[in-house]
Amino acid sequence: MEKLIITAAICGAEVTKEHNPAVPYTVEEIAREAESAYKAGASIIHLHVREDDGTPTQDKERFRKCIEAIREKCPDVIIQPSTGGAVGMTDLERLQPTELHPEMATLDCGTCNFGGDEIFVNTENTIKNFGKILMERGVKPEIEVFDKGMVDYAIRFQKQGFIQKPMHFDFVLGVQMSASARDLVFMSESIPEGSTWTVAGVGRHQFQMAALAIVMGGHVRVGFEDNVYIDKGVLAKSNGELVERVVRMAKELGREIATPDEARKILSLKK
Ligand code: KMH
Ligand code: ZN
Repeated sequence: MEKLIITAAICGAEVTKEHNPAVPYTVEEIAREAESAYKAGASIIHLHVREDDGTPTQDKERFRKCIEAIREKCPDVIIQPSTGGAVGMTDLERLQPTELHPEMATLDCGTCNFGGDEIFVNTENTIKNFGKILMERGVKPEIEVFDKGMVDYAIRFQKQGFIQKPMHFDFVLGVQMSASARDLVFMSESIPEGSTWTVAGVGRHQFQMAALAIVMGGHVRVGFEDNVYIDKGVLAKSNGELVERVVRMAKELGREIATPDEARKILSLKK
């Protein structure tokens, strides 16, 4: 089995210090959390950024500052900015970090319910436009799918030339689609041959989905964006603590951890 890529989603756009005081807002806090995850074994940092007061932003200059601060502490880590941003942001706002030509960025492949009255909107035209811009800017998409229909969209848009193969998927389970072994098997068997996948189990599903991915040959995403607890009712001290748990699980199950350069090869990244 190929080595395990661990992605750390260190910040997100919705989670706050009220959920866990270690959630990072400032540039320094974001760099600190990235470093803790990287040192523990993460090879990809999925990055959202905030204003100092915690307000989510897709501002290009804020991304530039955070990426520079992360680079100082984690010289070879793969940085994957979000183009999802926060619910309600415009497409133009969301696309800003791709102007920095990162190695990867997310490409959300459908509209979904995001709790309460929140709807995370990704129309067909949005997805195609984002796909085209990522391609033009040489950015490999991590295709975020919240249910099976979004996998089908991604396949359709790949055939229409908006996404290139090999495709890399992130199955976000526990937001709209439920997180069970059956769901994960269904998703992993629905993507084209030669694709890679990671799973982000949201909330209490985080480590269960991680365990399944480790044995199924997929990859794992953990981090405060998806879950702030290390155990039931016990807040994680850092993103690093969540990554450490996955590293331990992988070791027990006989799966080695990929370095950033090994992750680049597995994902066919150009840089
Ligand atoms: N914050 C969500 C609205 C992504 O990073 O691409 C979108 C999100 C997905 O987190
Ligand atoms: Zn995200």
